[in-house]
Amino acid sequence: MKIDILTIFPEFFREVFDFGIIRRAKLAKIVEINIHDLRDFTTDKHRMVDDRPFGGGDGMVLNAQPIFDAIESLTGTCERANYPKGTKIILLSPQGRVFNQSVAREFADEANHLVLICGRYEGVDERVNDALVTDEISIGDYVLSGGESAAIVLVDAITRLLPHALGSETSAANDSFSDGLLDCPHYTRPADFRGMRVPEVLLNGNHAEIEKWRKEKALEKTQKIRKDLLKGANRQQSTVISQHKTDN
Ligand code: 9D3
Repeated sequence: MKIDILTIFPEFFREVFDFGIIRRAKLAKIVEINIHDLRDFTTDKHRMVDDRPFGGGDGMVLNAQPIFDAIESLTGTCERANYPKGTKIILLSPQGRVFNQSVAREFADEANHLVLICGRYEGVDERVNDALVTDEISIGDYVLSGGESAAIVLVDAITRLLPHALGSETSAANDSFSDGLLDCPHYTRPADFRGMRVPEVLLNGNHAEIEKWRKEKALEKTQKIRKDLLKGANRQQSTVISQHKTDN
């Protein structure tokens, strides 16, 4: 998977991909991540990346020109119909489809080249959307200062789904959300920390009982704070939940 990030703040990404699973995936050549300064694709002498909105209003709008030139340089074309197979041009914007684990899996499975365009200011010239973008994505209903932090979220969630990105100690299949439930609580030594005891069931070595306890706790937690996950809209595997009786 090749991931190119277009931004006016390349420094923002300086070290963020140099840790943990992403770092290991880079070293193993499972993913290649390149950061591009939109200013490097400007053609005017002042290297302008934005301008005032037609029709008036506050804020600035990212110019189409540097983004078109960057996409042409990265994919060979600036016509959506002509991108090589497996190419997705993703605009991070508050107007996008909301990112979740299913969308992450879709990108990890279907793409081998992602270009992430980080929006800023009041927005991006709509002709970028019209001619270039294959997917417009938001990471949730809150206001960010720009698409940069959203791009980091996508890179993390997608990279760890790529084949062989996770070591044997971790498994994507065991992750929270892969079975549609939140994770159960975890404990490690000491068994008594400042008088707070680890649940007895985890200490007795009965693995069937431990498994049952973990399922119950996961379901309890999900029921309490994320009832929406039990309602099926975000469900990726119906099997686990349908074994439980729930009251919603
Ligand atoms: C005045 C209306 N605002 C849109 C809801 C303006 C606006 C707010 C924030 C325009 C751009 C931004 C910057 N945010 C992003 O570029 C962004 C974002 C976000 O704010 N929330 C969740 N996901 C994303 S992805 C990109």
